[in-house]
Amino acid sequence: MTKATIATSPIEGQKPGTSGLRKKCRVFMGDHYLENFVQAMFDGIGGVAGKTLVVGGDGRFHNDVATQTILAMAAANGAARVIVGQNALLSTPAASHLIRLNKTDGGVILSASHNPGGEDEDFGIKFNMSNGGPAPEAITNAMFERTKVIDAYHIWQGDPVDLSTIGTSALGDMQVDVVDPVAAYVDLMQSLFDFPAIAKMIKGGFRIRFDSMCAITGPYARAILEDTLGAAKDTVAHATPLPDFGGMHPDPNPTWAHELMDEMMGADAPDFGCASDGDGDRNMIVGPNCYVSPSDSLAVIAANAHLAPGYKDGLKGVARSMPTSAAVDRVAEALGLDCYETPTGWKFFGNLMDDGRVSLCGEESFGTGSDHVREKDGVWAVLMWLNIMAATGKSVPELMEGHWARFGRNYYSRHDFEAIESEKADVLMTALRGSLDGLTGQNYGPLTVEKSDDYAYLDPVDGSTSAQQGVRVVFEGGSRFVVRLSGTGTSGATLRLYLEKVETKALNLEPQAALAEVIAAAHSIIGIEGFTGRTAPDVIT
Ligand code: VG1
Ligand code: CO
Repeated sequence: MTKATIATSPIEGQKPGTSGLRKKCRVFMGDHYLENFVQAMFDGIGGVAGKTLVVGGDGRFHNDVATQTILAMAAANGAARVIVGQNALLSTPAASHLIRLNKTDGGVILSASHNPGGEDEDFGIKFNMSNGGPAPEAITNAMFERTKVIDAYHIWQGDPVDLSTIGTSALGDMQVDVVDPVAAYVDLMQSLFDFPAIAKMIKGGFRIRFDSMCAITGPYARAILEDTLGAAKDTVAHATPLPDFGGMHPDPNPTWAHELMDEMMGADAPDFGCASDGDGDRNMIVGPNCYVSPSDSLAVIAANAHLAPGYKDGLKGVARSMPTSAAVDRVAEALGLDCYETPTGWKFFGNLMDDGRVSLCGEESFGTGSDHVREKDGVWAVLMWLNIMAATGKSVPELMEGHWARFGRNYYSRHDFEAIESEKADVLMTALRGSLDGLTGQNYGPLTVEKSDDYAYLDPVDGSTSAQQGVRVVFEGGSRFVVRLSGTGTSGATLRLYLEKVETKALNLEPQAALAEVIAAAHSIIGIEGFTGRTAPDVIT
């Protein structure tokens, strides 16, 4: 084993987006690419000498090889200790928990989340800070700046570390602890939720289907639902993490989790259906014939979280990303809770949680979580729903109907237009921003524009600002749409159009029908067809 310093030249980097750096796997596999970025990451946090890091990923293609590279580089950069999941596996929330539990200096998570995996698909890497949450913009900017000037990286050259056996070993002077990726996480869930009540409900015949989509949550969901709570042995579907996710697109929405949707909409549907994404931080909740939109799920959890032992004293406050519907705001108002609005991406919630302002956060993109970690958490959301159902004895449709009757309903949908030429998407956004001044008072069908802006955020905790976080157009009466470009795609641009309409009377309409006027107004204001040639979205959630 020798420690080497390898001369290299700057990589064609990219500003790490909402959740780290995502690119095609083959880019990461290219000569020195991953090494350069990892060195830039380490440099960007001020070096790793003497530090302890958590390392693991969602098991996608290249996860194992990349983990070995990171270990060898951490050792050569002087890290004291690395805690790594057995077989290099860790879900994103479990990694966040291990960072916090062991009071480490941070961690490296390997995942492209909900993007497909495989040699020809996506790979990703991100750094989480000592609070367990994604690195803030100041740090990711520093990493990006380093990628432009990097000229050398440090690495141990020698045999790979055995990651298949739990235990402690060494790599140079660095201690390597291979840990069970699931155990500590199960303990955490057990401390938050009423496992006996959920187990009793399951024993009484309550049936669950959890679709892990051949991604990371299989081992977690099995350990908790089947081995601990007594659910049937085939409760978790697609439970083995595979390098290519078995060809599935592990994005838990009605389009990609269509097997689960078919089952839940079918004649013999289980009582509860759920799915999670590649790295286990997202969730979708479905009842028999009843899809729960993520914005509604957040609102239902806000209204009922006190039923779970870990939240019995009530919530400190709640937060949602700006494009997420205001359903949770209504709950917050009724319960007298502070409610914060932040830009898209979990990192903005971290400051609010660290400052004790909020304990529940959520995004419309199938992300929900609390201050138990500093990431969204798919399995957590599932257990929260099960706890609420066990405590109330109500089904998913009953909970939804009761919720809307009490708080009103925010009809909501997101339309994604994928793989648009980046240039065309940029021209569209520039034109839209330029048109905002003249919009107020204009009529679109029955809707009149009340106000519009390009959302900017001032972090109330650290005073940092984030501009251009999405154009929003609000109509009189409270309907609105939001437009922004995705920061997590790897080919072309994805335009996201978020649509919302508030309704207190007609509570059981089909969402696309309820939103028809907002959809029409959005298309005529944005001119999506004119700029991109697209008339219909690729994915509707
Ligand atoms: C998307 C979602 C956003 C989420 C992000 C990371 O970002 O819209 O809400 O925080 O993915 O989620 P974008 O920029 O593509 O809209 V995950 O599960 O991919 O870490
Ligand atoms: Co994810």
